[in-house]
Amino acid sequence: MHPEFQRALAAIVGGANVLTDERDTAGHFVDWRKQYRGVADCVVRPASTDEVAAVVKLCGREGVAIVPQGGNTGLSGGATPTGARREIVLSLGRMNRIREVDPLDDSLVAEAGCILTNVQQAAESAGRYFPVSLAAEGSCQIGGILSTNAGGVNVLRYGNTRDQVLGVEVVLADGSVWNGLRSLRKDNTGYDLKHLFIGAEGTLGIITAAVLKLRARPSASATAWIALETPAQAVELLARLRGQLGECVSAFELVSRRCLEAVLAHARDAQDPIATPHPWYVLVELEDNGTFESLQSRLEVALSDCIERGEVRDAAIAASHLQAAALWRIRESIPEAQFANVKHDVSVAVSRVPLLIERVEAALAKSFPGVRSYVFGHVGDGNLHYNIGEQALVARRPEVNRIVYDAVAGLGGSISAEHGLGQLKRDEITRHKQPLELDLMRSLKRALDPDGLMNPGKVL
Ligand code: FAD
Ligand code: 2HG
Ligand code: ZN
Repeated sequence: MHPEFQRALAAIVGGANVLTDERDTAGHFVDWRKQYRGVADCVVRPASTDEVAAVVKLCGREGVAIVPQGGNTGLSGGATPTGARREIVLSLGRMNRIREVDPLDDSLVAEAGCILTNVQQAAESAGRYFPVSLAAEGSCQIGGILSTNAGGVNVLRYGNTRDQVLGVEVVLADGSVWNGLRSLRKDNTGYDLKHLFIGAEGTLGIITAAVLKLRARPSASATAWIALETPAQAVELLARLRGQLGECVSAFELVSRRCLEAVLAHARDAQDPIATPHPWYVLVELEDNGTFESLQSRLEVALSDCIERGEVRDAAIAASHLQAAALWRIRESIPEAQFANVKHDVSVAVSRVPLLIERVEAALAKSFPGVRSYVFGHVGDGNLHYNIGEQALVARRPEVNRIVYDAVAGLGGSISAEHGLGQLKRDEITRHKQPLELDLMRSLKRALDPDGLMNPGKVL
């Protein structure tokens, strides 16, 4: 790195917050799954919006690109430098203040570097609820979940991260600051600009803070691990439970037997919740007001009806919060238990999930006989993580992708449901968007980032 550039960065954020030593930078130059590595001049750790703006202006003058990074738990290589040009990694972790919690507005203002669990806890301390929840919540940050429009396990009831945001503060590519930190529930004054930056993966600007929507905290939850014969039964069960229990069905996660076995092999304390093996499982959670006992008994009644009708093979209902946590641990351990393979994060209409699995399995059996697939995900949102094979298959990723993406396209689905495009799907996206959509996306990028300095090589 040019010493003058380093000195200028240090003058903005302090010398200790310009990391150049390999021991300090290494973790920032590789993604969580160690599939992408890149180098950058340094890692810069600003502590305020003004510092972010000053760094962006300096980088603009020097023609150095900026890779924003939150908790670095993204699964598409979006927060990893590409090494294709001069870049810095802008790590937002020091911007970790919760600026305000307002129980009357039901809102919370968090800086981009706040870790998701800290925001959940701040909401809880105010007697409220922030519903975004995912296995990486102890590390991922508000800027990261907004920039990827993360999903997670509660989308079924509460929507994606996008649906939890009332306002944002963004540093634009020219270093100007857009203060959109409004907590209005209604605002139809033209284009809703915050949505441009949510899900943009850092390619249009740097999110420095957000006004988040809080919810009423349900007083009880009930959790069950349900054994099924087929994915079609899962989809039918969801419709039946929603019909019977309504909106209190907050999570509905599909897990294949192979995923469960991977977790049992990986996590020593994990136990099979049901004594005999079954091909498919669903982890369901209800949240509502009232007592744990009453919610649990509503779930029990609904499930025993299903068992009697032969729609469900078996079910284990958690008798305590401890047991519920053990069931969730199984689900949340799946990403680590099947770490290196060909990953897919796809969505189709919920009713088409069984057909997607059927078509992909048939095509895999033809082209890759004997290959193992690890299928799990947020089936209540039509979102599957269709992870295939072992590390050795990664070299044949394009062929495996073709099988999954053709099946998804044939069913009118999306090749990126919740993890974003990053580097992983940047090229692929041109096959899946209409030319007009791509033109609009490129025009937007050019308008907001004419010099291409914001996270280049990602998304487009
Ligand atoms: P990073 O990985 O640091 O960055 C992600 C993207 O956002 C990058 O493009 C980066 O440049 C950009 N970015 C980061 N901060 C900013 C900012 N302040 N301004 C502008 N751009 C920024 N995802 C789901 O959707 N659902 C899940 O259920 C889920 N489960 C996961 C489980 C595990 C075990 C792991 C490891 C990941 C999981 N993920 C899941 C993926 C990941 O946690 C999410 O994508 C998360 O939103 C990333 O947050 P982060 O702070 O780590 O962002
Ligand atoms: C999850 O739902 C995450 O657990 C990770 O989105 C998915 O590991 C994966 O493929
Ligand atoms: Zn997921």
